[in-house]
Amino acid sequence: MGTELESRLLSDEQLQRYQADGYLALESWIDEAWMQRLNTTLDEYIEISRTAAPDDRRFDTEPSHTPENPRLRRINQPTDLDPTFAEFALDGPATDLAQAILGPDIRYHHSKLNIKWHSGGDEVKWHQDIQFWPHTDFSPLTIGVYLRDVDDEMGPMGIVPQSHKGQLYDLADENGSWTGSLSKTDLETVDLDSADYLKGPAGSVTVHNCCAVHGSEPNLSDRMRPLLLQTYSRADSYPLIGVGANGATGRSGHQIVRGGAPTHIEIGGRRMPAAPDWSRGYTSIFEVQKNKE
Ligand SMILES: O=C(O)CCC(=O)C(=O)O
Repeated sequence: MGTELESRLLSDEQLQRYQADGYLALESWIDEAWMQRLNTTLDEYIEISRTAAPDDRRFDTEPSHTPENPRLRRINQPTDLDPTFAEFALDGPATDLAQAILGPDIRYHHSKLNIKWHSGGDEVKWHQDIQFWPHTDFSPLTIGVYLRDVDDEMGPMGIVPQSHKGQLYDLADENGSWTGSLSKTDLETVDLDSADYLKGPAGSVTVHNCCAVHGSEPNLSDRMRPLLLQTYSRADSYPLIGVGANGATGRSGHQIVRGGAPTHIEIGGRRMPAAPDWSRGYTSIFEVQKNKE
């Protein structure tokens, strides 16, 4: 995509706000045609989940989930599951938006659809994302799309402005065991009163940087709160494979979705050429050096 379209997607003021606050809210940003496709696909997977085996890794269900009364918490890696979700994340509006913020060359990381079922769908405790899947920089961001109208009662995503510039917390309890959320002591250092709860009509979009402190309350309403989330980084930001969820991001993970792979990388302040991507098959140094002088 050229710079002309990128600059039409977001204003300078929006881009500056993202950099300053670590997040953006874009009301009713996804068009009706996409919303219909995404919601039809969501409905199909809710139907499939009714009779899915408890160990079916496509779905994360609440303990009380039954065929008659489905209670889905999350659809895992929707981009790998279905062509509609794949198009949306890998070459659709979410890709366009990621590119508008991160620049021409971007890498896709993973996706999930947090459904937060009605009448008590789980809270998400305050956390930062980057500790779950560390990268070589802090460019990763997550783009969320509310598939239904969302109000305060439904557990909208809350983000603490400017927290992306602050401390990176341990996400561990007082004994050092991983909890995936800030400890009580750490929470005292965060200005939770300033949290901005992002809501709006279906099609509203959230964008948050991987270092922003965020979380959401349980859904106490009688309506579900599906939030389709997809994560991207700059192409020259590399996931640290083997740390956290980086090795488990699904088969679409880690591909460059816009622009090209970098020819050079910088590590520890030193620049060096990056070899081509041989992940689809490497032979040997003999083969690679053959006839190359
Ligand atoms: O669904 C939400 O409200 C927040 C999701 C989130 O932060 C996550 O899944 O990492």
